Amino acid sequence: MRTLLVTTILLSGLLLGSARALAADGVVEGLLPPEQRGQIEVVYVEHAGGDFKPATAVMDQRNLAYVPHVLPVLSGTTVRFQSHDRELHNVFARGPDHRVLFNLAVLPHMQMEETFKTLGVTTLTCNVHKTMLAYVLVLQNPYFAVPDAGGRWRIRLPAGRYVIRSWGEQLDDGALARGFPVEVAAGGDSRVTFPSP
Ligand SMILES: [Cu+2]
Repeated sequence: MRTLLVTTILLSGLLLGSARALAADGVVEGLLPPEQRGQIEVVYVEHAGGDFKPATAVMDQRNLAYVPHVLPVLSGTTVRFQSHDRELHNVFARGPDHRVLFNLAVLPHMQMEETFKTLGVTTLTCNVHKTMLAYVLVLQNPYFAVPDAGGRWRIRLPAGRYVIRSWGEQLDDGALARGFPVEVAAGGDSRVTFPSP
């Protein structure tokens, strides 16, 4: 009985804790105009304070393609690479400075893991299939979103002032360098509209 009571108190404490965290959160969101859909592949917060738990993610190789094509991750994330194909693949990874990060052979139905720490874009190719291409976008914080097919994106994050940025493989340097300040209030909903290039 005593154990049960302690467990109940602990659980309610956890629930209260998460309720408090949620109450201090706000939302920043947007809707991309049609010409920017597919161009802006990730919307992210440039910098946010806090300690973030290392995360995990999956990069698949399926039907001679990387899935997903663009994988945004928090720095420190361990990505599991796996293949569903019968063919031999490899993962040839070049970091933001074009330095080779790793080159792994991926046998059918094999899995392996790599941890991504260097902020920026790592490009993944396969030396066997030249059309295979993917990007891992390593970010400082976990506040990012991949716009849906209708161009909608939404990021839930703690209240505060942030700079919102966008990334896409087709965006030019000018578009990549643009940052949009936003203030997010607790329980509030802020909107960011990216100007057309
Ligand atoms: Cu391949």
